[in-house]
Amino acid sequence: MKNPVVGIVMGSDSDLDVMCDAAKTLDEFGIPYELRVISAHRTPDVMVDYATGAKKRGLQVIIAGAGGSAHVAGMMSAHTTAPILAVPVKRDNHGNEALWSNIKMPPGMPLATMPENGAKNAALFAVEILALSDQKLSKKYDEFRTKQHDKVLKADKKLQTIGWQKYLKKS
Ligand code: RP5
Repeated sequence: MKNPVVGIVMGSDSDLDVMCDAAKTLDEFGIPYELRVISAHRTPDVMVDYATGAKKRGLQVIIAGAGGSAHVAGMMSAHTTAPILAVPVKRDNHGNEALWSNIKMPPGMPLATMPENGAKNAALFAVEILALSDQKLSKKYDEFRTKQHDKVLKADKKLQTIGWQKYLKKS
């Protein structure tokens, strides 16, 4: 994509099925991004270069996902002052180690950690950051939130009208 403003980074291509939710969401908002596989452990040199050059290349936010010992988000935040949104990747055979790795940053090193596999929320958080200086995007985001709000109202109205038994059968 031309002139990306968001970098989506994942520790392994095996994280792509989770991290593609961030790409899908940014697509919906028309935000240019780049998607990279960069490992804190297997390609630490690339990770450092990527993080140190991120702002100069126009990236305003970085979304970084990894599982297991999940160091890529925290270590990139050590090499850039661009905001980093961490996505702990969790598999069925994992504990919560990626989440703990991301939230246990030391004071002075902020890292915005999303829920496990929360790549969609990471993208929405990126939208919120970018919308602070982009009125058109801000309007689009408000519309998205209104749509969500109305969907809940509609669901509640239906539940009140037909009762839970029919609701379960129909939905
Ligand atoms: C982490 O280890 C990656 O982010 C991935 O979630 C996990 C497994 O990586 P692979 O062995 O599938 O490359 O570093």
